[in-house]
Order: sequence, then C-alpha cells, then structure tokens
Amino acid sequence: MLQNLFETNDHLFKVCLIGDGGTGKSSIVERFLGKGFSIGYNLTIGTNICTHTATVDDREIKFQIWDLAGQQRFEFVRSTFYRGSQAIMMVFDLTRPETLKNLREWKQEVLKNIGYSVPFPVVLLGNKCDLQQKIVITQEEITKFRNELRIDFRCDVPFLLTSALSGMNVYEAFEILGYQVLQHRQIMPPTKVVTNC
Ligand SMILES: Nc1nc2c(ncn2[C@@H]2O[C@H](COP(=O)(O)OP(=O)(O)OP(=O)(O)O)[C@@H](O)[C@H]2O)c(=O)[nH]1
Ligand SMILES: [Mg+2]
Repeated sequence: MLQNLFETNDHLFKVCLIGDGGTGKSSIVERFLGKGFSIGYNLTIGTNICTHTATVDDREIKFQIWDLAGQQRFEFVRSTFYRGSQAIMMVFDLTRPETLKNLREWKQEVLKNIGYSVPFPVVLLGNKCDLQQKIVITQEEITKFRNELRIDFRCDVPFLLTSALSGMNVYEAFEILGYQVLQHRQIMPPTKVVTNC
C-alpha cells in the first residue's frame, strides 16, 4: 500500500469521497471493490485508502480511493487527506435532507484544501435510492446544489442516484468520474458526461 501511495502514473487518479457520516461512502467503495454490502455501520476513522482498477473508454484507470471519515469529530484530521487529489465524489443520503445541506460545508472544505484551483472534477451522488419510500429530498434541491457546484468548481457536475445495497450506478459513478478527470487533463475530448438528474 505504501508503494501505491507514492506511485506516479498518468492513469492513476486520486479521488476523495466526502459527505456526512452514515451516507454510505464506505459502502459505495466496498461495492465498487466487489466486496458486496453489509447492513451494519462501521464508521470510518480518519480515512480508508485503497486502489482499484476500472476500464474507462478502453483505458485502464487505477483509482486511488481516499474514503474520508464523515463524522464531525474527524474534521480536524481531514485537511491533509485532500493533498494531491484529482477528483471529488460527494455523497449525500437521499433519506436525510441535512446531508445534502451539509455538503455546502464540505464544498468549502474542499475548495480551501485544493487551493481554489478550479476547474476541478466533481461527481455528486444521492445514495440509498433503494429506500424509495423514505426519500424526502426534491429534484429542485439537488439541481440548485448542482448549479452551485458548477459555479464554484467551474465544471459540469454529473449527478447519479446510487445504491450501495443494490449496486445501482456504483460502477458508473467511478466511470463518469474517470471521464471527468480524463477530460480535465485534456486526454479526451469533452463528450460522454452522463447524468440522470
Ligand atoms: N439501504 C441502504 N443502506 C445503505 C446504503 N449505503 C450504505 N448504507 C448503510 O448506511 C450505513 C452507513 O454506511 P457507511 O458506508 O458506513 O457510511 P459512511 O458514509 O462511510 O460513514 P462514515 O464512515 O461515518 O463517514 C450502514 O449501515 C450501511 O449498511 C444504501 O445504498 N442503501
Ligand atoms: Mg465510512
């Protein structure tokens, strides 16, 4: 792992997953890694780091994933984890409106730690879409926040409804993020930005 952390590679992308505690960041990563889903909540302490390779438009992309602790008590350790990141995955819980509102504070934390170096690739995920009966966040709220993100990060911000439980859109979320980074590096022409919002 230590070797992986210092590896340099054109197609090695460092991505930070952020969002409130319990929104499902670690579950999304577990699902992406093919480890399935667990119902219990094991809160992340500090950060979990792992790597996983995926194919994006016939290219092998190695994601170095930094799954940050969302609980407020870990706020003081988070800033160093953003260093060198090339993309952000923002996660909120569709059943808890405050998790979308709080992403505005997360946004400020990111902007501060990337030194306001925009444009910067971001993908927004509304997780737990399997809990359909409990979804309380409206499309308007999501669109409003996406527009704010687009202005602040000077990038179109794709939005996906995900479920770590069913696996819906989890692989796609990383695939789209991969596109965003490739486009950002101008390795690819600006095509295929997918969104289901
Ligand atoms: N129904 C449902 N539950 C989910 C989903 N994703 C995560 N969960 C549950 O939500 C709880 C929290 O998930 P985690 O992945 O640990 O959340 P986290 O965002 O990593 O939390 P922190 O590490 O504290 O920041 C767990 O009980 C998961 O089983 C989902 O898509 N659907
Ligand atoms: Mg976690």
